[in-house]
Amino acid sequence: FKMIRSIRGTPEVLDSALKALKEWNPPEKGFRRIIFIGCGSSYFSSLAGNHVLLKGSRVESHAFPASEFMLHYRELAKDALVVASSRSGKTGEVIEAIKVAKKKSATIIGVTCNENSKIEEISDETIVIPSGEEPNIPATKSFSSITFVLQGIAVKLLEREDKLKELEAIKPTVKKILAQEDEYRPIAERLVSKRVFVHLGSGSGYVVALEGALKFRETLGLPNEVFPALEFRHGPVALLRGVKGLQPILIAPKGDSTDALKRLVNDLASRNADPLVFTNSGIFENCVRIPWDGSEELAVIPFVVPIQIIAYYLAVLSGLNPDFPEGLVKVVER
Ligand code: F1P
Repeated sequence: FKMIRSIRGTPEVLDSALKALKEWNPPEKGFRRIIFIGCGSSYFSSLAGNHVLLKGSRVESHAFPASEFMLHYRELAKDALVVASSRSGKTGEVIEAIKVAKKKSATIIGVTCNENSKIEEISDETIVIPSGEEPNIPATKSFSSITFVLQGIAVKLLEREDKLKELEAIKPTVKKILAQEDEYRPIAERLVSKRVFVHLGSGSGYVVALEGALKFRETLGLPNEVFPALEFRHGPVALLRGVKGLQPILIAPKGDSTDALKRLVNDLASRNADPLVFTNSGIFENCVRIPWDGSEELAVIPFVVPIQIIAYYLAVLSGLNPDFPEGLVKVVER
């Protein structure tokens, strides 16, 4: 299947992304704020870039779905740097949002996987990382490459040389994960009878939860839920009573949220919910170990790749073709 071949191609696109990032220098002009925009997976990449900037707390920044930015928050584009991402480079809402931002005198950096696309034509500068991923299969290596570039832009804006080194450690980590690809199949076998998933995460773990939930929806065509982890206790916990066989999936990269997430796991266990925890922290038991030693801010790619592999296995085990999810169009142009 193309989806698994695409996931296996992640190390290669990370190389191109690193090369492109090394060649990119932040504009010299100062900006009032930084705004990341995109649709679908590219919006989640935008959240990943914004998370790195927010944790650095040196500059005001936001991430919006391109549509929400265009419809409600366009005034924020005044004297801003807008980083617009799109795998295809031609999603209608992203293109419209760029035009709107330009009218407010924003500087636009486009990020795309497609050469000579519309986004390149209308942005002030464009970072192109050709991924070779066909646009009507679920975004996997393209998600990782765009996320990598946006995190890199954030790190460069923060002038964090140490974090650039850490970004370079992502590729060997992904290679390690791909070398043990088969180990994720039994996890998918354990999950395949579950029909409702609740994806939970905090910080970069929340970005992975959002993207993981989208992959599960695209490949399985089933509804699922996704919450910032601790929000689950503020109402959604009632799902445990109403939905039989509900499976919580918790994305828990080691960092500021670890202790709080451990308490959440204990809480869920006391309610007979058995969360499947993905973590690189030693304090969780019975979990899926992610071989990432870097920071929480840059954990998105090492944590998302195993989830992509599991989404693929889940589709195959359910007798579905992951390459042609029903209803998934190549590009939403209008
Ligand atoms: C945005 C997007 C994809 C999604 C699907 C529909 O596309 O929402 O993230 O996987 O293909 O379009 P793009 O602007 O990143 O090309």
